[in-house]
Amino acid sequence: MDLSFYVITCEVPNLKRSQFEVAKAATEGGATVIQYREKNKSSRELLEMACKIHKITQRANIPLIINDRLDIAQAVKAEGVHLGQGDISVKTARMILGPESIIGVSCGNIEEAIEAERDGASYIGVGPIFPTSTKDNARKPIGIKGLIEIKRSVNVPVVGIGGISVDNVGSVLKSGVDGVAVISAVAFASNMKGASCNLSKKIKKVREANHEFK
Ligand code: 3NM
Repeated sequence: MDLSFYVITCEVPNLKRSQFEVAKAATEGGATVIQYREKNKSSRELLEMACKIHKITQRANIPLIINDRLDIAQAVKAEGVHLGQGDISVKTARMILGPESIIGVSCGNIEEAIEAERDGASYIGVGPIFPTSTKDNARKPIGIKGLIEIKRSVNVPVVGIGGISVDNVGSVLKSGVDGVAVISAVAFASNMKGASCNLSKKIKKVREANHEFK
């Protein structure tokens, strides 16, 4: 599982961008994971969109993760789900989806990270690292220092999230995390595919340099 460049989709109505367009551009630009995240649509709309996005990710041979909704993940045979602290527990999700599914959990502190790992999470999303206006009710940013502390406390892969851009992605990856997750750096970019390509190149470059350094 390559979590290095994890793109979360969102609709951008003022730019007339659908979730599908964001997912397509991100995949073409080198995303290694796509998460479909939608908070405001009916189950039927979610299902249709997840199915369309899954066709693209399958063609590119990258996993599709569905935010929150186990039922949608199961219905479209997505590779996994991503759960928040208020969602169904990892234990229950693991019981329902089985050992092969990818189950990610959002964690904002060491206690949540240890619990998610113990309960069977495949990876954890840690954030927000920097201030973000993309998530409603985002918690206080934990910074690179907070990220390093959480990374050290678990063995499961860690993905940093929140306010990550092409300008600060290097500092996030140098902390030793396994990947970075972004929304606005791709979905709000004037050229989504171009922005994804740039991020993808930068991520590869920093990871290669980190590897040589080790
Ligand atoms: N989850 P952007 S921060 C969806 O801290 C999400 O768990 C977060 O968007 C968390 O890349 C966040 O535009 C928003 O900052 C990420």
